[in-house]
Amino acid sequence: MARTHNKNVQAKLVLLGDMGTGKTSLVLRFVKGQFLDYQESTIGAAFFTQVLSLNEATIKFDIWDTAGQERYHSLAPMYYRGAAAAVVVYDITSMALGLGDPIIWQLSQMGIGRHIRVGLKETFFLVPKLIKVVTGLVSLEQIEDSFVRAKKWILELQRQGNPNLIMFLAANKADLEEKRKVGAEDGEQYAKENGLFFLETSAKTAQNVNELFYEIAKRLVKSIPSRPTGMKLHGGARESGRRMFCCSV
Ligand SMILES: Nc1nc2c(ncn2[C@@H]2O[C@H](COP(=O)(O)OP(=O)(O)OP(=O)(O)O)[C@@H](O)[C@H]2O)c(=O)[nH]1
Ligand SMILES: [Mg+2]
Repeated sequence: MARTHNKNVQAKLVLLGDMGTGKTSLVLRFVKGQFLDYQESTIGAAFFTQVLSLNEATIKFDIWDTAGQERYHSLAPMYYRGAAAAVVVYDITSMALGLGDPIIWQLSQMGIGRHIRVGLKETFFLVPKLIKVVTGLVSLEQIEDSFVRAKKWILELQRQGNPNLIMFLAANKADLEEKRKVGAEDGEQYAKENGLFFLETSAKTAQNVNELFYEIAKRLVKSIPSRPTGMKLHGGARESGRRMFCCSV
């Protein structure tokens, strides 16, 4: 929840989304101004803080960067419970490829095969007609892209989260235009239909990263209420928080 004392606002912010979508990278870009080409997958969750000054208030973000791996899914409520804002992240280069997707089902019926991403940063080939995954180890229900996962997170937040939660949908890796699989208009339309704020971001180039957190801060302050008109980042690396590894499986 957001708390305010003399125009100081403290707000819990949570990032959710499939593994590898760039949640940690977005936070590190915001908090430390850095980007790592080989960012390690988060275990459990990581905690960061950052302060943003608007003209009329100072916002201290307590940021919970959750782990996207499916085995940590059950921990998520611990992190989104009591949050004032949530950012659900997907990767514009990962595509909807589950057989549950009617388009993919049709393609498979037409005998058109394609590569699929299964979640462990691995790619498998969908064998059409035989309708199986070559490894044989992965159930078809598990095959989904990060945009589909993002929609599931949003549903979960809508069902179990705070009705006043400020929700953003971040379409990350916007620098990889040549590998784009999810159109900006798809994300935008979904966000519009579900009352979410939407931004295409790149943790790599910093496109829209500060803007994302600034927009969240603006809306938090508005909901308190007051009207910010400018932004100044404090702290950078000094403000970065500790990493917390809460759980091992
Ligand atoms: N090109 C590009 N690569 C990115 C971007 N954001 C993240 N990456 C890369 O994508 C990979 C995964 O990024 P992470 O930040 O670890 O993703 P995550 O969502 O935190 O993943 P989990 O912790 O496993 O849930 C890393 O190798 C990053 O360097 C981006 O905007 N553009
Ligand atoms: Mg991470």
